[in-house]
Formats: sequence, structure tokens, C-alpha cells
Amino acid sequence: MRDYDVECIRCGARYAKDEIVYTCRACGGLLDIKYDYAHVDSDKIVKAPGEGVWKYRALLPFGAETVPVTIQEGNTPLYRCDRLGEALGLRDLWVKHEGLNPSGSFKDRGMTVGVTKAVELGVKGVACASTGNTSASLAIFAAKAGIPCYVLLPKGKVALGKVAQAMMHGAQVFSLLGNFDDALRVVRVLCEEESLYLLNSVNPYRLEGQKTIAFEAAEKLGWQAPDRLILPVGNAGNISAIFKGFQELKTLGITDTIPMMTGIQAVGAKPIVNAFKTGAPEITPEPKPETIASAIRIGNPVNAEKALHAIRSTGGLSESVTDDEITHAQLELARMEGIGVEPASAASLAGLKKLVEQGEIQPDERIVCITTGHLLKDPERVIEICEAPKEVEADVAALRELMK
Ligand code: AN7
Repeated sequence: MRDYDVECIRCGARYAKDEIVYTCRACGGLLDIKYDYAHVDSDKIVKAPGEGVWKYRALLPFGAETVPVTIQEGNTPLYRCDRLGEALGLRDLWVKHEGLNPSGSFKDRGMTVGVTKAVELGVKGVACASTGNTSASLAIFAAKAGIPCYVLLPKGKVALGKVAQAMMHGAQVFSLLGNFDDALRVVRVLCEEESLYLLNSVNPYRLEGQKTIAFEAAEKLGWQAPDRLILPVGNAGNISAIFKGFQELKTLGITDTIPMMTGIQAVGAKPIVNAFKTGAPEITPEPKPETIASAIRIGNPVNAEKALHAIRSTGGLSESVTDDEITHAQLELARMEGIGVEPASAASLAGLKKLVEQGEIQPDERIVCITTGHLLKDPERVIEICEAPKEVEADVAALRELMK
């Protein structure tokens, strides 16, 4: 088995690999998986064969004997976006479209690792709270592994496509009378009491899978880190995971730099932005988070401590955007680059635009923007804002009359 430690980021307390624990029992701190980097061969990353998350298993917490629960997640495209870049006044803009994972979001990277760990632990079931994508992905991997899956969704606040996935793949779906933060609070207690394995991003194994976004982005850029990495932030797991991935590449001498980590939230749900801007050491939770980008409608991000460290230690930024700005960015991405994303994903582009206008981002920076989920997950708003299909007789003249 690969050597690693499960360690508290605050007090350094360590936990055994077969212990089910999500936050430090001594101080409540978040946990992290730590490897003995002196014994990781960088060639096993740089020259690894294959593609996707498991290509990087030299930096995953499993030995060679582990058979992963996989649906071929990862290996998403990194698009160079010159049209959009030009419109924004940027010379080197790239978009990594995580919506092209098998379930339609980046969550698959975390779930392949998390559910593989669940199988290794021999748990009787897996569970999560979710704004949608986590539940869809967990349902799929649990189905693949053949283990029971329980998901708690905030009632009326989850996009239809995501609920359909969770239901279709056989999860027991609960519509919770409360918001995401309420659902996470409840499921955390449930998992303790019922010995179910919690697969929200407070689980450090999830983040191990998600850090491979950094590996793939660097690899496609010729093993170089971009100057800036920009992404939407909800529960703040992904920004923490990607930061960790870049840190590891630097530790191993594969890359020289770490990108300025830049996290975007919606104005109605921006506790990380607030803490960043005021310099507060901790976030103040938002009791009533609200945004059209339901995926990031989260008021009390569980990974805030890791995320603030990622942003602050890299000279990064954090900004918030309105629902209208999100929708506009979603349209631009769709129509200028052919990239279809859900609203939360477009927040990253909207934030980028705002930060360029504010002069916070320089035109010649190499920027990788992560679009986290697919357009088809959440098309409701699209149908509202786009021109409706025009009804037409089955007749060429009638059709020509209506064409612009
Ligand atoms: C498309 O599914 O939290 O900051 O329960 O679905 O790592 O939480 C989704 C989050 C961004 C934010 N974009 O990522 C859930 C959930 C999309 C998302 C985020 C989510 P984190």
C-alpha cells in the first residue's frame, strides 16, 4: 500500500488509513492526505501512460493492488479561447471544460477516488448533501460499485437534470426542507450515527481526485503552471484541491510556479469573497444564500480555511458576480467559443471579466478558467433568456419569411 498520512491541517494530528474520520477529533480542523514526496518518482507523473484521474495514481492514496471504481473520468479538454480572450482584452486565455466528465461535472474526479476508498473500507453505504452535481456523481459511482447511496437535496433548489441523474442511477433521494448548509449539517450527523461514508468535499479523499485538474492542465501546457487559475467557489473543495495539485507538482520539481488561485462566488452567496476582501481570518457564514447558480448556493463553505489559504498564499483574488453577469458570461462562452456550461460555471468567466475591468488582472497573463458543469444540467434559465423557437408551417416560403 502507498505510504501516506491523514493529517489535520491545524494541529497536525494523524489518523489511520482505515479510520473513518472527516475533521480532526482534537481541534475540528480539516484533514489532508500527505505523501512522502521524497519517495515519489516524478517520472511516474510526467511519463505515466493512459489518461484520466488514475493515470496519476503515483499521487493518489492507493497501492498498485487497488482496483478503482471508475467510469473513465477526467481527461477533459483544455480549449484555447482566442475569440473570448480578445473580447475581454486577454492574450492567453484557456478554458478547461469539466462539464465533459461522464456525469457532466468535475465531481466525478473526486467520486472515483472517494468511492474506491468506500469500497476499500467496506462501508455499508455512501451519502452526501448536494446542490445537485455531487449527488448525481455519487449516485453513478455507487451504482457502479453496487453499494447503497443516500442523497439529501435542498427542496426546490436543485436543477432538474441533476435530480434526474441521482434518481435514475438508483440513489435514495431526499428533498430536505432547508438549504444546502442544513442538508450538510444533517447528513454529517447521519453518517456518524449510521456508519455511512460521507462523500462531501469535507472528505479529504474527494479532493485527492479533484487535484488531478491541476495535473492535466499543467500537462496540456507542456508541464507548466498557468499564471492564474480561476473557478467558481461553493463549498470551496475544488479550489483547495487544485491548489494542492499545483503545490505537489512544484514540490516534485515538475513545475516552477503555482498559479494565482482566483475564486468567484455569486453576490448572494459570497462568504469567501467577504473574508478575502476584509482580511478576516475566517468566514462569516451567509444564513440565506441566494443565486440563480444553484450549484454554488452555499452559505457556509466547509473548506473555507483551505480555500482562503490557497487564495492568499498565491497572491490570488476573490470576487463576486451578479446573476445577470453570470447569465451574460454563459451566453458569451456558448456563442463565442461553443462551450456550453451551467450557470455556476459561467461565474468564473463573469468574475474574470470583472477583474480585468478593475485592472486586477493583466492582459498578458496565461489564464486557465475551469468550467465545472455542463449546460444540459441546468437549461431552465437558457430557455427563458434565449429567443423561443418560432413555429412555422411545413413550407419553404413560410420558413424563408421567418428567417432573419
Ligand atoms: C457546477 O453538488 O457543492 O467549491 O453539492 O456543482 O468545490 O463546492 C456543487 C458545487 C462549482 C463549487 N460548480 O465547487 C454539490 C456542490 C459546479 C458545482 C461548484 C459546484 P466547490
